[in-house]
This record gives sequence, C-alpha cells and structure tokens, in this order.
Amino acid sequence: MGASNSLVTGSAQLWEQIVAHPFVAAAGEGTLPREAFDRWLVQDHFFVVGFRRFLAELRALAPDDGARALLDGGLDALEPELALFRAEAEQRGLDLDAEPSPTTLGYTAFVQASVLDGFAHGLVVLYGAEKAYLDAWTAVRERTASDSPYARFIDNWSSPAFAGYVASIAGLLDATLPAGPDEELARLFARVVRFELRFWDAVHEAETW
Ligand code: MP5
Repeated sequence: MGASNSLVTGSAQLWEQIVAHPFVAAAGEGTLPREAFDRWLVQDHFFVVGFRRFLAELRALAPDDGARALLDGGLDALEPELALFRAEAEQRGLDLDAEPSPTTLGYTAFVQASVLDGFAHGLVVLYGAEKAYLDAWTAVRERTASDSPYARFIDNWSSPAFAGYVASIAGLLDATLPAGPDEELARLFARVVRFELRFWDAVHEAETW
C-alpha cells in the first residue's frame, strides 16, 4: 500500500465522521441554515488565503520540475476559487475580514507551520486537507438535488479535475515516501484529520471566542 493510502486508512474512523458530518449532510440535503453556510464561507475564506501562502512555501521546497508543476497548478486554481468566495460573500452581504474562530486560526497556523519541517511534512498536510475536502464535497454532491445553491462550491472540490489533482498529490506523496510514512508523519496526518473534523464542528456550532 502506498503512503497516501496507508495514511487515510490509519485514520479511517475519523474519516467516516468527516464525510458523515451533520454540516456535510445538511448541505447535501438542502437543510443547512443560511447562517451556517455564511459562517463556513467566511471561515474557509480565511483558511484558503492562509493556505495559499502555505502552498507557495511548499512549492519553493519542491524537489523537481514535476512537483513544481503540480503545485503551480494548485496555486493557479486558488485564484478563481478565491474569486468565487468573494462573489458569494458580496451577494450574501458578508464581511470577509471578520475575525477567524480559534479553530480556523489554529488550523491555518498549523498548516503554515508544517512546511517549516520540510517538504515531506508539508506534502502530508496538503494531501490530508485536499483529500478531506474532495471526500466531504463528494459526499455533499451525492446527497444533492441538481439545483443546489452550493453548486459552484460542490463543483470546485468534487469535479474530475479536482479529483485528478488530489490523485496527483497522492502519487507525489507515494513517490516521496517509498517506505511509507514514519510515526511522526502519521501523527501529523492524524492531526490534519482531527482539524478537518473540528473545522466542520466549529462552523456548524458557531464557535466564538
Ligand atoms: C480545504 C479548504 C481545501 N478549503 N478548507 C478546509 C478547512 N480544508 C481543506 O483547500 P483548497 O486550497 O481550497 O482546495
């Protein structure tokens, strides 16, 4: 089993909680309160802006042209994605400069710090975050009627193009860790999974501080 597969398998129980999360289920079924999606939009915008800085740092550490091209593609995709967040926020009258929750701030800071430990560490975090969003938004898609108000967001993280990007990250991770993840990297990945779950909890339950 490749490194990417063994990491996800090692967190299988928590992974199931992500794809079955009440926020994910309600978004799919069309029963999500408007304010809950609003909270997600503002908090995830903060995360993605921070994520872009993380990805640029990771790209600077990429060992070869193939890895650089892959991460360049990821960075390019964040421009239309952030434009989508801004357009939706404007339509909903939301302030994207609102204070992040402690979970959002903690997760964003954790992601950015991971790359200080080197390329493999950052790549493990990148894979965990992208794979978690691919699977969560694919679960939303599977429950959704064709006229979802979240269609553009669903597409963003469950399209064949995004699935291909995540598969390429998995391939790069497998090639980077041919002997599989060591204990430290497995622990790092498990933290990403816990943060993903906590992120959904926080936007669902309106965490404040
Ligand atoms: C992603 C995200 C995916 N937007 N938010 C969280 C909490 N986790 C993962 O990252 P990207 O860069 O939007 O594909």
